[in-house]
Amino acid sequence: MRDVFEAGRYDAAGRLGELEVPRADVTVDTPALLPVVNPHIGTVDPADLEARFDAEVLITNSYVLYGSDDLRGPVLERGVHDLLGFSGAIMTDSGSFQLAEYGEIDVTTAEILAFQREIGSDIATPVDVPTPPGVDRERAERELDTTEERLDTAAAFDPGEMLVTAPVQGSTYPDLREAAAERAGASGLDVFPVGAVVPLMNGYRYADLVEVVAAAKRGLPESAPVHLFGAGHPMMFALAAALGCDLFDSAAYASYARDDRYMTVRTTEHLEDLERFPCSCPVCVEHIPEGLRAADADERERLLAEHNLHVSFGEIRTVRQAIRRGNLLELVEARARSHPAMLDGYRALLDHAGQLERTDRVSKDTFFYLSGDSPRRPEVLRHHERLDRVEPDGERVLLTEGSASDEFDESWRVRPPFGPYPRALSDVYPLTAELPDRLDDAAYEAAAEGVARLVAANPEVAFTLNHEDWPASALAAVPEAVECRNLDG
Ligand code: PQ0
Ligand code: ZN
Repeated sequence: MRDVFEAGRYDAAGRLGELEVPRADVTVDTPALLPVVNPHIGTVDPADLEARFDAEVLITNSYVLYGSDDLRGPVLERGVHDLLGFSGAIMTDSGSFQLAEYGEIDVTTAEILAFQREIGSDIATPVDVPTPPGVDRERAERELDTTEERLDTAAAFDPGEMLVTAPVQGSTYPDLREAAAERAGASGLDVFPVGAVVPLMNGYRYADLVEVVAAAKRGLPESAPVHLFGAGHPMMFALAAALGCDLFDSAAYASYARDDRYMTVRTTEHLEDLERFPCSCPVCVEHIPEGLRAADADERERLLAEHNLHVSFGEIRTVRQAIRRGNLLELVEARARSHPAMLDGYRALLDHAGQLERTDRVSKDTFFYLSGDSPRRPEVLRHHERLDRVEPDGERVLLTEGSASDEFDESWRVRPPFGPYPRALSDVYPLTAELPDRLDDAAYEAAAEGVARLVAANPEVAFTLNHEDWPASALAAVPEAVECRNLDG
C-alpha cells in the first residue's frame, strides 16, 4: 500500500480524508462521489461533471473500452482523459461486473491491467469475482480464492504511478470478508473496494450491507482508503460514510434518469407524479415537471440525470460537513427515518458501536438524543466503558437527577442515556447532550446500565439513586444493592 491516503477528522468510523492520485496529479477530498461514466452513453458530459459539479474523480469501465470496435483504437491513441474530456482523476473498472452479469469475460487480469495502464487510467482494477450474497460457503470460498490469485497478479504487475485496487469479496460471510480484507490490506495494493454489494443495495438489504462493510473494515488497516462499489441512492451515503467508506461510485444518477426517476435525498419520485420540483438545483429552478415530460427523451434523461447528480453531490457535501462538525450520527439517524430498510441499516450500524467507538473523536458537536436508538450510539458505550474504571471518593455516594446532598460523601449527577458522572464533567462532551422532554424507556434503561457498570466496578461503595420516576424496566436493571428513591414519588 503506497502512502496516498491521509485521514483527517473522524466521526464514528467516518472520516474526512485526502486521496493523492499521483498519475492524475490530483488530490481527491473524501468522502467523494465518483459518477459512473459509460463511454458509449454520454448522459452527462464528463467536462460538465468537472466544470459544473466539481467532480474531482470519475469511474469508467476499461473492459467496455477494451471490447469496443469504435473506442478501443481512439482510447489507446488519445488516452482515457482526452477521450472522455476529463482532467481530474479517472478510476477504471475491469469487467468484473460484466463477469458477474454474464458469467464470463474474455480478458485476464494481466491483460486488462496493462490496458488500463496503456490508456492512462489513474486507478486501475483487477478482475475480481463478485460473488453474490447468500451463495453457499463453498462457492464463496472458491471464488474468493480466484479473486486472491488475481490480486497476486495485480501485486506483481508494474503499474508505474497508477494506483491499483484490491477488491474485497466474500459474499455475505463476515469472516470471509474480514479475512479477504486482511489479505487485501497486505497485498501492497492501494485502494480497497468492497465488492458485490450492488445486489444488497438493489434489494434494500442495508442491514446486510452494514455487516459486509463492517467486516471488511475490521480486516483492513485503519489507514486504508475504502471504496464502496455501486453506492447508488444518496439516502445511504451517510450510513456508508459512518462505517468508514471514503469513495462511492454511482451509476444510479443515470440509470434512474433513464426510467424517469427523480431522486430526493429521502425518496425516489416518478416524474409523472411530480407537480412541482421539490429542489432548488439549476435544473429544478429552470424547469417544471410538465416541461420535462414534454421534452424529447434524451433531453429529459440528461436533465433528470443532472438533477440526480446535484442531489448526490449535495448529500456528499452534507456528509462532509457533518463529519467536520461531529454530527454524522445525527445525520445517519435522520436518513434512517427515510425508509424502514435504512432504519435496519442504522440499527445494524449500532450493533457495531464498539468498532465505531475506536476511531470516534473525544469531543464533537452537542450530542442530540433523537430516538430510542440514540442510547446505542458509541458515545454512550464509551461513557459506560469509562464507568468500569472510575472510583468515586468515599464510601457513601449519591447518584442523583436532582440536587446534591451533604448526607453523602459525594454526589454524582445522573442523566439518561449516559447514567452517572462526577459533577465536574457536566460541561464536558458528551454529557452536554440535548434531550427531548419526552424520553424513551431505552434512555432510562441505558442510564441504569451505566449505574450497574459503576456499581460493579466499586463493590465496596454504598450507592443511593435519586431518580425522577424512571420506568420499571430501567429500575429492574439497577443492581439490588442500590437504594432507589423516586424524587417525583
Ligand atoms: N467488483 C468490481 N466492480 C464492480 C463490483 C465488484 O464487485 C460491483 C458490485 N457489486 C460493481 N462494480 N470490480
Ligand atoms: Zn433539482
